[in-house]
Amino acid sequence: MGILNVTPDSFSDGGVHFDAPAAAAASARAMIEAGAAIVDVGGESTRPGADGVSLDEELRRVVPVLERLEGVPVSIDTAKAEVARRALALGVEMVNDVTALRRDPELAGVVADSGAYLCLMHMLGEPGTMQRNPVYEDVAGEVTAFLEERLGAAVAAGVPEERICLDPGIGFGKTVEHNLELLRRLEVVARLGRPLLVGVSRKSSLGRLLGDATATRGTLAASLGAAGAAFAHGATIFRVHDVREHVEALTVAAAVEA
Ligand code: HH2
Repeated sequence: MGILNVTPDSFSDGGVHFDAPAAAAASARAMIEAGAAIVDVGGESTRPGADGVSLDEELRRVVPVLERLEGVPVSIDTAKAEVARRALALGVEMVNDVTALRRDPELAGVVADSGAYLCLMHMLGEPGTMQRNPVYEDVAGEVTAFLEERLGAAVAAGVPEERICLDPGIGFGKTVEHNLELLRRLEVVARLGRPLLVGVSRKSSLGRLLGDATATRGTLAASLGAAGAAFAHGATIFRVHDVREHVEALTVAAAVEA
């Protein structure tokens, strides 16, 4: 899954595709060329400390890009039912909701009615405050219990279970240690029986692990190492900025396992 943030403030690619829908669409097509199965288009940054954006502004950012992506497999990274509705009408195949259907009560119905795929992600707290001292007794167990509950809620709302993938939410209300333990114990989450999506690409934990306590992003090499480890522990969908490099690294990792 290639990442296309149409935002001024995303933590690693903010501004690159903002207010330039033709260039953004070209980048999305280039990601598919490079081997991505799907491109995740997002108009609201969820980096730690980010402010939310209004419905109008989110639509203004993503719709011109989606209109230029006919025939390209796209996922919409949104928590808003109206953004999802518009995106699905434009042919989007998947809704990626970092709030796991908790923020907008209408989103579950929109996804259910459309027959789209859905990603449910774990987050402790809200982007504005989530990195202020997150505490767990058993991070893998608690994330799994949360995802199990949200999976049940989505199915109860009419989204077929076969259409849902789950994401432990690396960096969403988690310390570096929490993120590492989650990746190390991904098998616990995998027991829920759904495909696991992991987004660790360029995340600040990677920079911190390499000794920069104030890092806001990680390097490509660190991202590839993390993706390989996530793959070894059961992840099957990788949300990444650098598609070609991840396709190459994961093709080799998969060949070793085969
Ligand atoms: N991470 C980000 C955004 N959306 N969705 C899923 N399912 N999993 C993730 O780990 C995830 C996500 C944050 O990364 P990015 O989009 O690069 O930055 P920003 O939120 O600042 O736009």
